[in-house]
Formats: sequence, C-alpha cells, structure tokens
Amino acid sequence: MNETLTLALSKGRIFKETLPLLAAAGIRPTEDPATSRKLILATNQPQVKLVVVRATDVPTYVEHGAADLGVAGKDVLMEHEGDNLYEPLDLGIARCRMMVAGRPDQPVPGRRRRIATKYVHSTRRHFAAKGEQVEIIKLYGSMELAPLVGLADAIVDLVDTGNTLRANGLEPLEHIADISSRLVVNKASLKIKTAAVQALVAKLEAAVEETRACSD
Ligand code: PRT
Ligand code: MG
Repeated sequence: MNETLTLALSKGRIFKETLPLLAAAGIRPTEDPATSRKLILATNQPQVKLVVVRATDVPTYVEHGAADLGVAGKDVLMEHEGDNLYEPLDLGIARCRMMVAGRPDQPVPGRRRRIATKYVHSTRRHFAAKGEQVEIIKLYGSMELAPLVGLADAIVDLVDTGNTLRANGLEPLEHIADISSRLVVNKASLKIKTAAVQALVAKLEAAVEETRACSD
C-alpha cells in the first residue's frame, strides 16, 4: 500500500537543518523553498510531499491532520495548546536555549517585574515554579528592545550565540529550557497510516543517530 504522507515544516533554519535528515531517509524535495514560491513541494518520492508554513503554525497543521507529520521547535510546542500530537523524535537540530535576559546590573524594582516575551505560557510556568509573581507583556518579535526603552525589566527569548543579547547590552540571567526541533505526528495519521508513518519515523531516527555518531 502506498499511502501519501504530508510533512509540514518552516522555511529558514528548520528547513535547512531538516533537509540532510530527509536526504538520509531518501527524501529530496524537487524544488528549493528558498527560491520557489510554492507552498506545497513535491519530492523524489511520489507519496511524500512537504508543506511550507510559519514555524508557529506547524503544530496547528499537524494537529488538524492537514499534515501527517511536522517539524517544530520545542519552544513552539511548549506554547501550543492541544494534545492531538505525538512527539516521537528529537531531531537534535536548530538547537538553542530559552532564557530570561536583561541588563546586567539593573536593580530589582519594588514591584512585580515586567517580562516581555512571545513565550507567554513558558514564561508563566517558569516564574510560577520559582514562586515569583511577574507581569507578562506579550510581544511578537524584537523582544530585546523592550528593556532598552523601559517597556519591560527583562525578556524571555531564545539564545544561540548570545550575539543578539550582547549587541543590545543584555545578558542571559536564567536558563529556562534547552530547545531543539522535534518530529510531531498527527494521532489519527499514526492509526490510519501506521506502516508509512512508522517507516518514516524509523528512517529519520536512524539519520539522527548517524548525525550524532558523526559529531561525537
Ligand atoms: O521568523 P518567523 O516568524 O517566520 O518564525 P520563527 O522566527 O519562529 O522562525 P525561525 O526560522 O526564526 O525559527 C524557527 C525555530 O528555530 C525556532 O522556533 C527555534 O526552535 C529554532 N531556533 C534555534 C531559533 C534560534 N535557534 C535563534 N537563535 N529561533 C530563533 N532564534 C533567534 C532568537 O529569537 C534571537 O532573536 O535568534 C536570535 C538569537 O540568536 P543569537 O545567536 O544572537 O543568540
Ligand atoms: Mg525568525
């Protein structure tokens, strides 16, 4: 039986870093999403196609079964509500850390600290676990600006090299989570297309193992 499989992933670093894993699993897109305007990409395997969506939309496509599988950052999955997703595999790609960051020597204000972030749920959980009451200010980007203009006392954002923080006079203050991208699978797809889904998961798992062995 040749069941079709649709894999959702985002442009940019996730696409770039997923590509070698897909190649190791024998899947090659017939077009480059960096140059193509198409949002549905065919692959060398007629039964596998890729859909290119916003990083934060990947869990939604997979949860609703518009894609059978997807690749999403753990940061995105931690913010996503809903439980129609399996998360069978850590792909070990697009690694970074979720951190609280701020100005190095800013005095603690005599009120609740204001934390600017797009990661509202993760931020709430982090501070609740420490027993600190904070006021969360939801932003959609450029979080680093918020402490510089007095919108917030600190931010919660992803940090890789730390260059973005440094360039804005901020430094990492608290570690929240190590982040990498995960393979997610729609629960119904796993039930209905078990063989095809499991075969792809197994191939990707082998590719991840191989990459890990090479980098050790
Ligand atoms: O841009 P768009 O709104 O379409 O979506 P997106 O920003 O979510 O997509 P993209 O491709 O930027 O990120 C996709 C995923 O990559 C994220 O969900 C993370 O899981 C992962 N990832 C890994 C990162 C980083 N590293 C990263 N460094 N995502 C973002 N950053 C940003 C960070 O937010 C900060 O602005 O890079 C900056 C910090 O980098 P350094 O190296 O200066 O510390
Ligand atoms: Mg981005």
